[in-house]
Amino acid sequence: VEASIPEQLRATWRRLAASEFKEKEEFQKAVVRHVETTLARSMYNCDDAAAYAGTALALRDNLVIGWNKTQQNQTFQDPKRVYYLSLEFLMGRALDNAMLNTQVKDVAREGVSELGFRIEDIIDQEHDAALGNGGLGRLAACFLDGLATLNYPGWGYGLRYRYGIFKQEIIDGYQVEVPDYWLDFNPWEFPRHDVVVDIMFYGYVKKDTDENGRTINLWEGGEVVQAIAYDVPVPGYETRTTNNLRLWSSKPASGEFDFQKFNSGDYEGSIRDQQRAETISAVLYPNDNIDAGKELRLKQQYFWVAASLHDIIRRFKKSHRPWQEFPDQVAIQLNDTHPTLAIVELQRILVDVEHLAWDDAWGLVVRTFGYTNHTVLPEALEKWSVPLVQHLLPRHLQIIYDINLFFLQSVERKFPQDREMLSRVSIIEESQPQVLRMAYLAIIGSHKVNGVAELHSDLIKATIFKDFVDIYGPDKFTNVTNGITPRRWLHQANPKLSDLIASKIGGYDFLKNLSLLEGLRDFVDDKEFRREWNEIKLSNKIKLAKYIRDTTSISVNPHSLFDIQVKRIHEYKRQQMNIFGVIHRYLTLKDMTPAERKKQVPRASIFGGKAAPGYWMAKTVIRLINAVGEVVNKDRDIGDLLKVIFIEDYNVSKAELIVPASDISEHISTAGTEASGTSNMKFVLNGGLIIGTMDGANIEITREIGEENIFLLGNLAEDVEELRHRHRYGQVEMDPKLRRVCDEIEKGTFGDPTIYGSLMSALTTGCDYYLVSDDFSSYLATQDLVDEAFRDKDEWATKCINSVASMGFFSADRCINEYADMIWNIEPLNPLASSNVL
Ligand code: 7GP
Repeated sequence: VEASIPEQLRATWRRLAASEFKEKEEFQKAVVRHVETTLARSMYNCDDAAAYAGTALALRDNLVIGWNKTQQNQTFQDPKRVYYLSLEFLMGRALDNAMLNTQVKDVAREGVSELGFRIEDIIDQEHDAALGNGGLGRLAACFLDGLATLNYPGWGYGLRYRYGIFKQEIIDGYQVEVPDYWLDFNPWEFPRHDVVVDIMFYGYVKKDTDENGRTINLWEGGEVVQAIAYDVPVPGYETRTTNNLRLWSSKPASGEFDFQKFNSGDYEGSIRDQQRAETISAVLYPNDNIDAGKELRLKQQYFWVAASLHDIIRRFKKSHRPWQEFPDQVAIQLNDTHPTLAIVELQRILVDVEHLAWDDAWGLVVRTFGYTNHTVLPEALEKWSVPLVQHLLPRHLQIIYDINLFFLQSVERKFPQDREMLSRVSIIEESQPQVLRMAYLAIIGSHKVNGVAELHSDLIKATIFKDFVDIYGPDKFTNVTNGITPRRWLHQANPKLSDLIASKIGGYDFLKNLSLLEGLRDFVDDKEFRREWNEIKLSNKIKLAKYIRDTTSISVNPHSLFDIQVKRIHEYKRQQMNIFGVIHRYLTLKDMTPAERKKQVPRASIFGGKAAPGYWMAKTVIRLINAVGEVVNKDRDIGDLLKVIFIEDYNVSKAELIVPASDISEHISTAGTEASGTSNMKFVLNGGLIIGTMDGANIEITREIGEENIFLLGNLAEDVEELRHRHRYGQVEMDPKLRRVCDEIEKGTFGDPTIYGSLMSALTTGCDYYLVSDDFSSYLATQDLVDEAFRDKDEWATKCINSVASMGFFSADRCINEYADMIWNIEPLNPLASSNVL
C-alpha cells in the first residue's frame, strides 16, 4: 500500500496530518469549534448537553488520530490478531474513560471550567452504551480495555442494537420496562458505509460438480440482508494503542427494495420488508443466564457471525498467505455459545467456497477457535430446534450433521460399543423436536475450552462436559479466572482512592500492574493514611446517600453500614435470601426494647438490578424488596437502624457510583451456580468487604485476601446435590427463622400475600431448589459477625486495606495475558513499530 503512493504526495499528507491536542487552549478551541460548527450553537445556548457534545467531539478527534495510527500499524505489521466475538459489550460511558486513558482529564477539567462548566456535570450527560445484560457483557468490555492497554492486536465484534438493555422503572413497587433508545447522539461510533456484507437466510442447497468433477454444495435462493459496520474506538490506558470494536447493523439489501410492490401501489408492504431487515439488529434480548430460543435471536447470531467472519477473512486475504496459515494469523474467541455458528460458517466457506478438503478445513477451524463457558445453569445452555435451523440455514445444518458424524465416529473408535456415550455426546439431542446442543458443537470445534473461575472450570469438567474430558483428555479444558479493568473500576469510579493509593505507592503504575497494590501493606498502620482512607469511603457513601435522597426521598445515614447487593435479579443469586434476612432483622429490632435497639449497628440494605421481563419470580422479588422498604423505612421504632432501598435502573454508570460506597456487598449464590462473578472483585478493589458463599471467584478472592478478611457462609458446592435430594424427598424442615419470616409475609405485613405466592411455594412445593432454607441460619449468623466487626472501625479498616493490597490477581490484564499465552498464542504489538504510519 505504502509503495503505491508517490513520495511527494506522502510528504504533503504528512505535513497536513491532523494532530492531537495536548494543551488546554487547543482543547478549548476544539470544544468551541464543535459547539459552534458541528452543533451550530453558541455561548448563548450551550447547555450541559451541548457542552458534553462539544467535549466528546473534541476528545473523539484525539481518539480517532491514535486509532487510525493503531490500525495502520496493525495493517503494516500484520501480526496474529485475536477477535473477540460477543453478542454483548456492556461498555457504559465513554467520555470519562477516554479522558483518563489518554491522560487529558486534568486539561479537560480546567478547560471546561473556564468555559463555565463542571466536568462532572458534563460526564453525567452521557447515555450509557448498554449493549449487554450483566456479567458476560461487562466482562467483554473489560477485556477490550485490557487488550488495548497491553497493546494486543485485538478486535471486538458484536451487534449494534438500536435498543440496548431496557430502562427499568419502578411503579408501585413493580418493575416496568421502558425501551432504551440510545442512538440519538452517539459520537463514539463511526458508520463505515464502505464496509457492507451481504448475509443470506433461508434458501436451499443445490448439488453441483466443480471443475475437477467433485461434488459441491451450493447454498442459494435465500433472502439477503446487509450488514453495515459501525466502529467504536477503544483506547488503552497510557499507550498509543487504540483498538477497534466493530458492531454490525442490519439494513435491507440494496436490490431488495420491492419495486413491484411499490409500483403496484403496495408502498406499505415494501416498507414492511425493509423494516423486517432492520429488525435483526433492533433489540438486545434482555435475558441473563436464560436461553430465549427465539427465531429472531438465531437470525441475530448468524447475521453477526457471518458478517464478522467475512470481515476477518477479507483481512486475512490481504496478505496473500495460504489457507494453512489462517490459524497462525487469526484467533477467534467465542464468548459463550452465542457465536458457535462461526465454527460452521468457517467450515462452510473453506469447503464450499474455497474448495478445501473437509479434513484440512476442519483442522484449520479447530485451531482457530476457543470457547469460553460462562454458566452451568441448565436453563442457560443454548439449544436450537433442528427444524428451525433447517429452515433458516439449510446448508449449515448439513455441515453440522457431518461434523457430528465424524465426531461420533471418532468417539466410537475410542469407546467401541458404548452406545449410551454416543447419544450423550451427540450434538443432536433426540427430543421432540430434535435440538442442537450448541455447547457441544462449540467444544468439538475449538482447541481450548475454558471456564471463568477455578471452581467453575472444575465443575464443567466434572458435570456438563464430563464425557468430553474422557474423549479429548483434560488438556483441552482449562481455567482463566475472570478479571476487571482497574482503570474504570478504581481510577474512574473512585478517583479519590486511586489518588490516595498513588500518593503512597509511588504513582499510578499500579493501574497497569495491579500487583503493585501490595505496597499498601506498608501503610496499614499509618494513622494519617487510615484517616484519609476512611474519609474517602465516607465521602463516597455521602455521595450515594445524596443520590438516594434525590431519587427516592429516603434519607440514609451515611454512617450506617452500607450493605449492597447489585446484580441481575435471579433465583440462583438469592436476592430473596437477602430480603428475607432484612425482614428477620426488622422483626428482631421490633422485638427489642428501645434501650436494646440503641446498641444495634444501623444498616442500609441497598438493592439494585433488573429482572428479565418474562421472569416472574425475579419480578416478584423486586416487588417484595420494595414492599419491605415501604414498611420499614417509615417505621418510627426503627428510624436509622434499618433502611431498605431499591435503586432503580442499575447499570454501569450507577455501578460506578455504588461500588465505591459499600461497606459490605453480598455475593451469596447457591454454591456451584455463579460461574465467577466480577462485581465481587470490584467491591473489594474499592475497599469494601464481602459476605459470600464458597462460589465462583469468591473462593479465589478468599485465597488472595485471606479468610480473616471475608465473611463466608453456607453450604459447599459438593453438598448441594445431596441437600436437593433431601428436599425432594421431603426430609427437610424449613429453618424456623425463615418460617417466621414467611409467616410474616403470609400475614400480609408487606401487602397482599397472594402477590408472593410463587416465592413462598418455591421454598416448599418447589423443594427450595436454591437451598435458601439450608443456608439461612448460616447467613444470619454471618451477618451478625459483620455487625460485630463493623463496630471496631480500626479492625475494619485494616481488613479493607489488606484486602485491596491483595487484589492484583483480579486485573483484567492478568486474565488477558493468560488467554494470550494459553489460548490465542498472540503477542503484544509495539504501537510505534511502523515508520510508515501517517
Ligand atoms: C455470567 C456468570 O453468571 C457470571 O458468574 C460471570 O462472572 C460472568 O458471566 C462473566 O464470566 N454469565 C452470564 O452473564 C450469562 O448470561 C449465560 O451466561 C450465557
